[in-house]
Amino acid sequence: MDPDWLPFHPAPSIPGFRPPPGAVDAHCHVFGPADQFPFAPERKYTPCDAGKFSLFALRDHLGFSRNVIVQATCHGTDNAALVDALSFSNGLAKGIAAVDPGISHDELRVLDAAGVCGVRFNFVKRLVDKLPHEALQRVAEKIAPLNWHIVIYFEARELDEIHDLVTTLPTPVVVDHMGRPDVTQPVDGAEFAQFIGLMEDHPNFWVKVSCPERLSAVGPPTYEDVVPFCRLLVERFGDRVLWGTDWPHPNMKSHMPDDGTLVDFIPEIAPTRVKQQALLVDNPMRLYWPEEIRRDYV
Ligand code: 0GY
Repeated sequence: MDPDWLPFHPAPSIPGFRPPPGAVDAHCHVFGPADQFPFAPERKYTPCDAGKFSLFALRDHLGFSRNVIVQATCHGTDNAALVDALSFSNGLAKGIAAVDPGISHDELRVLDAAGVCGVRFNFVKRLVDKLPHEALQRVAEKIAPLNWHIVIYFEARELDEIHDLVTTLPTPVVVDHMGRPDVTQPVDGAEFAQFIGLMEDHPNFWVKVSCPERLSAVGPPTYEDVVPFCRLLVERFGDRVLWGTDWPHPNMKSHMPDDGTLVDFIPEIAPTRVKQQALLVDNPMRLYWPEEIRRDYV
């Protein structure tokens, strides 16, 4: 583990807010354990181990029911730790993989059967050697027939550069952490207006109203400077918002959040039971478990 690595919170508080039954943590990761699932040689950081058993224990502790596990860059395109976690979840976790553009249809089908339903592309420069412009197009064509979607991670100032690429994709597109706005800028300022415009113009775009701990200048426990950004998205795009813990919080340097405190952030950004039900249950079920929704109606 890197010398300045902050391990996940050893004893998160029990949140005061109780999520609705069936709530989904739609953004979290597993790291290793490294002796079983070695980290990728090209990784930009070496984290602590944070395996499936800790993740599922946290899920239960926080009052959640399901997880969407997102392949982290430290595992490169080797999705073994992710697939292993999915296979231990009894169908209560889905996965977002990272893949090479040359991946075969057979390999994609194996991932699909394991519970993977999307691919993530990382445009955050500190996390990758090469920005994935070309890979994105090649992979998007391959995964569209599987009804998968694409997850993109970028910083607000990069949106101009990738706008044309990401708005022509044939699948749903999920944006991590609100496109990382600079929350010291006004919520009605030019930068966030560009992101709102993206969501408005492209009904296939979804957004994770996650990671106040990464975006906040004020910090815990309230992360109050992030609240207006999340609230605006929940208000305007209530049926296309998702929420996740981001456990085990890779690359946090300022502090390690208490996951219970993060759950208590939810009613600040989604103040009614109707909004909470959409954010935590109905939206993620529609995107990640559509087969269960269909089953309810047959
Ligand atoms: C996040 C954020 C980060 C890292 C990764 O895959 C990753 O390595 O996503 C980050 O460093 O901002 O979503 O976990």
